[in-house]
Amino acid sequence: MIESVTMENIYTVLKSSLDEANLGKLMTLENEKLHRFVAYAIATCRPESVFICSDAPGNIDYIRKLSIEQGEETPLAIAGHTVHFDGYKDQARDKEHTKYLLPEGMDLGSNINVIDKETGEKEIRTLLTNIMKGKVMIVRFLSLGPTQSDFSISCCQITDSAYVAHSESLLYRPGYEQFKKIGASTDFFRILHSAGELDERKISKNINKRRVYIDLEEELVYSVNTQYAGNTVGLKKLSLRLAIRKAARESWLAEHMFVLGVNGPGRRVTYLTGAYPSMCGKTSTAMLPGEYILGDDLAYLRKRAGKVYGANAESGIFGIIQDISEKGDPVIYKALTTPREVIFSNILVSDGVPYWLGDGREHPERGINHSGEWFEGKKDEGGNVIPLAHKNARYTISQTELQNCDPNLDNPDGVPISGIIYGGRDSDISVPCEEAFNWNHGVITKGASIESETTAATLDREGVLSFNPMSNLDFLSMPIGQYIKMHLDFAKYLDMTPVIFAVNYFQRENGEYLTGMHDKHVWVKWMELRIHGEVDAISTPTGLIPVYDDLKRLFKEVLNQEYSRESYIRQFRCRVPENLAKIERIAALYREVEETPPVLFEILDQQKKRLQEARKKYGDRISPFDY
Ligand code: SPV
Ligand code: MN
Repeated sequence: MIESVTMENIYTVLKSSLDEANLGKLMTLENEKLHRFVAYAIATCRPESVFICSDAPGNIDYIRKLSIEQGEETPLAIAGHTVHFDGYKDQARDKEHTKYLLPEGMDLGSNINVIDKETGEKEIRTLLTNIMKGKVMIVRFLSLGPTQSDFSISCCQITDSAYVAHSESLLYRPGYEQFKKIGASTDFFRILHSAGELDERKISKNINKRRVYIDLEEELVYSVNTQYAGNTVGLKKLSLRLAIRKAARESWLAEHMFVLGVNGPGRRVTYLTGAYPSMCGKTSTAMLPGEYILGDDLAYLRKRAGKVYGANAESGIFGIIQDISEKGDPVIYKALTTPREVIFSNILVSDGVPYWLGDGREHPERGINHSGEWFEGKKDEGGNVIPLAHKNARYTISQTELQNCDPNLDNPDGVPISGIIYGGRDSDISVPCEEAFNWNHGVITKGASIESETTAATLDREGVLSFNPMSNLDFLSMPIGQYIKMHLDFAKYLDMTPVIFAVNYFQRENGEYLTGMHDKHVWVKWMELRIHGEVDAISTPTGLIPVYDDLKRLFKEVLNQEYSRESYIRQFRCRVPENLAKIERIAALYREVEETPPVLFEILDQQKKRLQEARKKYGDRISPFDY
């Protein structure tokens, strides 16, 4: 659709819609594809005015103030803190209305939400027509990954939400200078967003017309009638979908992973990435006290001279605020309760103070939240009691605000990646931590086999296992089988292959957790030593597990706790029937999808045989001391 804007039209539109200063900022970037995109957005959305953000401090400040002036954010009592509310029914990613525009000849497999390209484009063009009437259109230039590096992806986001543009100041690296350098290159992502018509609370009114449509060929995303950042901040999950395909073309990986720097003996720092579905402990692992956080959500992995290097696609955190308390998470709690730039979303505000679920404080009985004026016991249209804050309430903060932010955050070379952790959630299948035998075994039995049990917080039915390969299921932009193959192939021509681990922090017996909240720190320290060959491991049918004496020592060193042989046996024994059932479930899923690499079934089959043989020898439950 954008191609339909003719050359003459581009410049007529731009000259008649931008004032001199803004036109100057745009024209400094000599890029026809960019000019065409901006002209198309103006001609279609018809904003009142256009603001081109050059990243100069005054420009960044203008966006921050505009968001407050327009009522999208409200200042709180502490300096730099603001609150933004999304609509009552606009509190999460809209999976149903997020679709790929499917051109003829493209096949994304059966599990991916698509709409015929022509139909989708027509629908979105109708929705976008005049949608910015009376509003300021903001044009931003940003970089995914550190700027001026192999990792960089230049992005142009257009939005009529100053909240979205402001969030991007905290979450991404500025990219105006990078756009100057790329010149006329056509290699950049484009995102066009409008919150649509707003009500008196400045909330998207036409939620029933919420659409997120993704054009993979054009590396272009449209998002309309929504405000929730996961649907609107185009550099987050929308760009992840584009990046997964770009990575496939260029032989690297774009992943839903944190990047953690773990301190080892002798001032050594070892970097691991981690992919976990939500509610599986991803953030608390990324933020382990005393270690370094390089990223909490999106990582790019590239090969260089036989090694893997990783970078954080982002430079800020859009984090879940529920359960952050002074006692449990002192570092982040401090950051959220002292003066600095923080955007709170969908929390409760009373007298300028933000409150959220699980903050460990006494709560006021009234205030303002995502439902408007709130009081204890308030019910929604469906008769459901509205909690004081939404479960998915969030904070947005620049990562450099955290005490333990890794100094290599913006290093253009990235950091060497020595390990990859896949996290799941089950009560009685997987051990708390284990190492894969090799890359392929790890990719298949750990990454491609992630399952997470639904919790009371996420679904009505508790304990249902949901499958989520590499924790990237929601964002796949290619058939699953192809995506798995891309991971298998990634290890080709590597001299140093990252070690793959799996973790499960949620084993339970009679309703009680078998591991403690802080035990993950021990598992991570054990992985660090394994990577450097400094501790042994025990070979089991499903992978390599820690030796008791090493854990006993680490529990003492890391947590100053005793660790009993009984705990070790209960946690690390192999549960044979449960593991066999899991293999059946996973294999059945992959038999249903297109293009599954045959080696996946071979590796699952080998694991099945190891389990069956071990069962003959030792029974259904195998203590680590049995082998
Ligand atoms: C997630 O849901 O995995 C997030 C938040 O990180 S969102 O931006 O909504 O994707
Ligand atoms: Mn995420």
